[in-house]
Amino acid sequence: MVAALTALSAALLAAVVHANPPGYGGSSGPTIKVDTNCKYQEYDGTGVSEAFQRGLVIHELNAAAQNLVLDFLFTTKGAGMTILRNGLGSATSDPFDLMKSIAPVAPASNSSALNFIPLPREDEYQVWLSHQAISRGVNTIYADAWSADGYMKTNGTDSYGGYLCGVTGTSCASGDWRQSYANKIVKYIQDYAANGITVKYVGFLNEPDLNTTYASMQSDGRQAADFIEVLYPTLAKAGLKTQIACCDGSGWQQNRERLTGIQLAGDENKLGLVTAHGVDTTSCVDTVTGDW
Ligand SMILES: *[C@@H]1O[C@H](CO)[C@@H](O)[C@H](O)[C@H]1NC(C)=O
Ligand SMILES: *[C@@H]1O[C@H](CO)[C@@H](O)[C@H](O)[C@H]1NC(C)=O
Ligand SMILES: CC(=O)N[C@H]1CO[C@H](CO)[C@@H](O)[C@@H]1O
Repeated sequence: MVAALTALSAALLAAVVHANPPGYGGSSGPTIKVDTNCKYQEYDGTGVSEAFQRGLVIHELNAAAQNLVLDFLFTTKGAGMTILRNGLGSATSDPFDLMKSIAPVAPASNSSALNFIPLPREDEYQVWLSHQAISRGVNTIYADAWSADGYMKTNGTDSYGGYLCGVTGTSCASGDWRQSYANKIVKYIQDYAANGITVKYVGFLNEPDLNTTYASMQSDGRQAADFIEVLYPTLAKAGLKTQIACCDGSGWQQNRERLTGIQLAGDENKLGLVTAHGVDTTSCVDTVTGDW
């Protein structure tokens, strides 16, 4: 097993931090079922995600309403969440609902430096939200990318699935983009550090078993390992302590398939955290369903 699996209650984390664009899921609000017979993992905290510009929505409120929402989310006046999952953007622009990349314009080639821009609108106000959350007791910031940028992928767009160029089974005319994607993730973490925020965990996939109309990138376990083998040394070289999380599968069974591939590739020990969602298949402590 991954040594740090118990560092966070991965099951619970994934259950509560899963976020999707509007129109997704049921409309009757969450229902929570707790099976007290299941005692598999330490409980480290509960979290939430305000990706896809939900942080911006909170930021638009007046100060009194902002405080109310933030206190309800992150203090014991309300849910008392201690984990925040931010979206690491891949879109080329940021109309409502999209998460813009910090490297939206393709460089000349896979070996050129990326064209970085400052965090767009404070990363859709997730920087602001992170500060608000931390000041109310949140101790874990998890940054997760739903996809690499379109120019790094087999299908030229950050949406509609597709694969990261350079992983097993891909053959892109533009070459291998794994190092560029790793460099972008490192820069994003450094941008947060420059804002006084420590990103404790970073993920590079969201529901890699699905091809969706919004930001998505497909990957099996071998392909995830192919990228972890580049990201891990790139984080270390940059002197970052941020640990790699994987793979935010749409369900625990889908995630298990990917973890098996990572184990077979011998890369299990490069993971700091295992994350999955309870949408398609659940684990016993992961039974939160509905809209969240
Ligand atoms: C993803 O879905 C889109 C739209 O249905 C389709 O055009 C595309 O071929 C799919 N991509 C992959 C890699 O399966
Ligand atoms: C660019 O792609 C080529 C072809 O796959 C590869 O040999 C090269 O290492 C890649 N450059 C970088 C910086 O990864
Ligand atoms: C929209 C788009 O470009 N889709 C492409 C994504 O990549 C696959 C191959 O992996 C193509 O078949 C799609 O046409």
